[in-house]
Amino acid sequence: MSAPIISLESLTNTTSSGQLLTTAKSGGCASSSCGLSSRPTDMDSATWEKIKDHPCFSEEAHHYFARMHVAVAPGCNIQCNYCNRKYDCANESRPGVVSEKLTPDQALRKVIGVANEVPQLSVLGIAGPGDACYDWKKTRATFERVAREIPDIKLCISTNGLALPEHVDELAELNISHVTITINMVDPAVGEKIYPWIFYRHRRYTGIGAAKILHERQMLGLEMLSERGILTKINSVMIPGVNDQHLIEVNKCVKERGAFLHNVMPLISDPAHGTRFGLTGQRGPNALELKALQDRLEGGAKLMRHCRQCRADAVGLLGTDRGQEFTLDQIPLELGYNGGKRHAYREVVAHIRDDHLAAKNQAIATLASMSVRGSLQVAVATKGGGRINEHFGHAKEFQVYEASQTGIKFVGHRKIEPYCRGGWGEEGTLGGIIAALDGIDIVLCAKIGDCPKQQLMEAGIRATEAFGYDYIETAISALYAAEYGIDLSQATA
Ligand code: CLF
Ligand code: SF4
Repeated sequence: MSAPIISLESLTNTTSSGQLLTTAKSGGCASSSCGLSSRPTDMDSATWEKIKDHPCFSEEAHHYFARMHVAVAPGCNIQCNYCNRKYDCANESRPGVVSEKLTPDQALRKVIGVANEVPQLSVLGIAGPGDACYDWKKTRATFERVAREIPDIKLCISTNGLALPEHVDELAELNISHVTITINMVDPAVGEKIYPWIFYRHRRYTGIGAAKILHERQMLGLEMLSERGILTKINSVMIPGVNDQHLIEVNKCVKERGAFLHNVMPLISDPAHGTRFGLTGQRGPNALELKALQDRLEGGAKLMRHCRQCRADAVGLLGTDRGQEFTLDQIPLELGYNGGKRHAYREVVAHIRDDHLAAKNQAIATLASMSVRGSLQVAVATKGGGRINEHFGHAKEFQVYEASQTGIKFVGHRKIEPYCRGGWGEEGTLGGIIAALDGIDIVLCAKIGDCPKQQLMEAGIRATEAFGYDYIETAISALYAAEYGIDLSQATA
């Protein structure tokens, strides 16, 4: 596949919307596939309309679209053993962590500031830092203000579910189209090990009674959302030895109640975070354990595997948080919304997505036509747009794909410390990167130096820049064919 005719990087760095449109129109479409719908064949068009630009609800959309969170809801009505909202670190990326709490008016100013500058922005989410349904007045006021100013932004909310049932009708009335409920158990005996207490109807509950109430409210809230056609995603924190095996039952229960997606995330646990699990030495799963559980869940509720466990004030494409560029002190006090960049970007992306889909389908057809049984684990350095367009040394994460005759599947990501600091490779970080790439056969990137390439090779991991700027799937299918000694012209004949 040739280099991109329209570079998304040039679009997202271009400052004037006029320039963006000119780029789009003069670039034209890169293939004759222009106009194809990128809707998956197993999805109805109404559902596709809801998710096609939501980076969390569609893996494909996360290559193109960004979310932002506004931290307007600090209050919480339960305690999870993996949460400590007092801890704040700008470099820390995990739910509940935030640098700046906002009022609804400040949140509106911030959303406008981001929408004017980040053309990929498609979703506004409220994910704490406490619980958005418990701290409801501020959540509601924020959504109302933003929807008035930017009517085409999708509204999304994340909740522990305890206060959810009493707000479902208002969620529907406010046109909040996507809701996430964190459900870590459907058995209160398991819940008791995760939640020391809840605060419900002016009373504090502890022990198994607390977990039982929480479970009942979560199930009721999910059923009410499904009845109203609001798309739901279930987040579950995988806690080895506590609920890892139990999540199979959770997946079954939420599927029966209409959940659209199930997102199993690894527990993040460190004594420095001051959480109960961190202090008691409860470990999180490693990447291979997480993948093994996700693989066991295939066939149940559809899985989300591209979650980045965002901060409550995250901004940007998943995996590239730009929150520090948009702190309140950097946003003018008086600010009007200008949708020029967002609209121009959407117009261009519609064409690019069609081209990407055609390339992806071609790659999958190529794999299907091969009569080999092997599989490959491929780690990709990307800045978005579905292309291999990041240098090895700049990557903060690798996206991991599994290739087999049945297709090319996104199976997760591996976070790393970037190898390059100030233009030089850091030998000290390479060991960590190699450890993070456990189980990976090949790394694909836009550029890599001889030194890290050699050291990766010594650790049994090959790395190549030979497919730089290609579509990810196109490169992987060519790689797979080369790996198994297949002549592609024969395979696709
Ligand atoms: Fe935010 Fe969550 Fe909405 Fe996305 S995040 S409220 S659904 S807009 Fe997304 Fe972040 Fe994972 Fe959440 S990657 S933590 S799943
Ligand atoms: Fe923390 Fe969220 Fe749990 Fe509340 S529901 S304790 S904010 S993780």
